[in-house]
Amino acid sequence: MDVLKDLRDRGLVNQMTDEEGLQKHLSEKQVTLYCGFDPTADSLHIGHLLPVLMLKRFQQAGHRPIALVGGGTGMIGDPSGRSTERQLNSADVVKQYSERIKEQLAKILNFDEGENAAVARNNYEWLSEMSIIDLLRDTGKHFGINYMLAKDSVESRIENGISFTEFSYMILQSLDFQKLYEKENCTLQIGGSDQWGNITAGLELLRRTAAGEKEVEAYGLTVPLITKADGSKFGKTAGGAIWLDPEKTTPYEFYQFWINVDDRDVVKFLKYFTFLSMEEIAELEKEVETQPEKRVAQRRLAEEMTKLVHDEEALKQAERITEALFSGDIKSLSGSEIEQGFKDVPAYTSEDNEPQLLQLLVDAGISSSKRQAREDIGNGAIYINGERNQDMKHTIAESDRIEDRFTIIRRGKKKYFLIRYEG
Ligand code: 629
Repeated sequence: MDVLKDLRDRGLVNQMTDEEGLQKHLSEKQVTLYCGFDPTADSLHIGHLLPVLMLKRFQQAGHRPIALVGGGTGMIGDPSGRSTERQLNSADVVKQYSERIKEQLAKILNFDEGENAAVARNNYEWLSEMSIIDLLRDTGKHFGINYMLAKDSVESRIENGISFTEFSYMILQSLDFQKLYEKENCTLQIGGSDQWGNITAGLELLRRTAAGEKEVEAYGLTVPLITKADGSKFGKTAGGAIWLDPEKTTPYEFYQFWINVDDRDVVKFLKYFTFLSMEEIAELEKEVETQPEKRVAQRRLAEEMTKLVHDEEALKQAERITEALFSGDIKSLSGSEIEQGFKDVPAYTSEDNEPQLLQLLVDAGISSSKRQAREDIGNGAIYINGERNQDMKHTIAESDRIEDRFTIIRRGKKKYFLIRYEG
């Protein structure tokens, strides 16, 4: 399998050092490659997904991926792609984040099977043991200040200011490449386009320190920055980032994110993010052209991604919630499905387990006044768990509470409210 061809067909290659050499290198032997992830939050988000899946693509082609958690570099802060200095986290927090991120990487990459099982490493292991004298004497000498100043990540920050801490970051990432090259025979580093400067700095260090050795054979490759047809930033919604952690972004929200992808972007995203063949994607492309209203391609994308990042069960739940919200059949949902599906709707906690519907509409802010509430009920605008209720004297009963915990009230076509009970 020609993995580079597949990557090129999918539009996944932004920049490469020595394309011909890399092509040959990959066809000749099993290559060990790596990508780094700094623990700057307690979860990865979909902005990280492309390089993670890229590692998986290389793995499927028989190569050996190393997922590097930046427990050391995460203590310093990469200036790449940022216009301001980072706020540093405490050592404890970085350590905690590192654990979480390693677990997430393990879920997507195969860490323990076969001869090309993915490997996890944490650069805290070696960076925390470096001596300052060795660093400045052995490594620092290979980094000219002019070379460092010319890197985008630094150059773009000169005006706003950059600390020596962040300025030095590229040296640490370069040391990682050197370490993995020497200890693991790692000869390829990949990353997003913002990582090009750090990756090429590492290659430079390898070349300068490999004196005596024959030609150093090592490469760098970056994936493109993801753009959207409407010009807005990929991976951000009104509610913030799309996280891989189901506690931060529920599988339903995650599924919805992909379902809502623009027709103009969906084919590109299928190529970028899924493992569907180019033929299958071409079929889906036809669907987008001939019957876009069916959103077949978006549904397939959402299915593939939810299975990949979460699991089959999470996908089923997301589909059930989507279907129930569409048909209004709220009663078919479980408590946990209700929690996921109605995470973002206005919620109200009732002290009384059996409130009067009329009063509840006012107290929960569903209707603006008692008069309005009467009118709403009378008009048939009020639905309890998907069923219209026109009884002015209705009292919420056990049968109106899902798992005895929730009632979903709808006013009009699609204004949903979540009622919880204190009692
Ligand atoms: C030590 C640390 C290394 C190699 C890499 C690193 C991390 C790197 C970085 N990467 C971003 C991150 O951690 O900051 N210096 O959030 C992020 N990356 C994935 C992609 C990226 C990049 O994890 O490379 O471009 C996002 O798509 O921003 O020895």
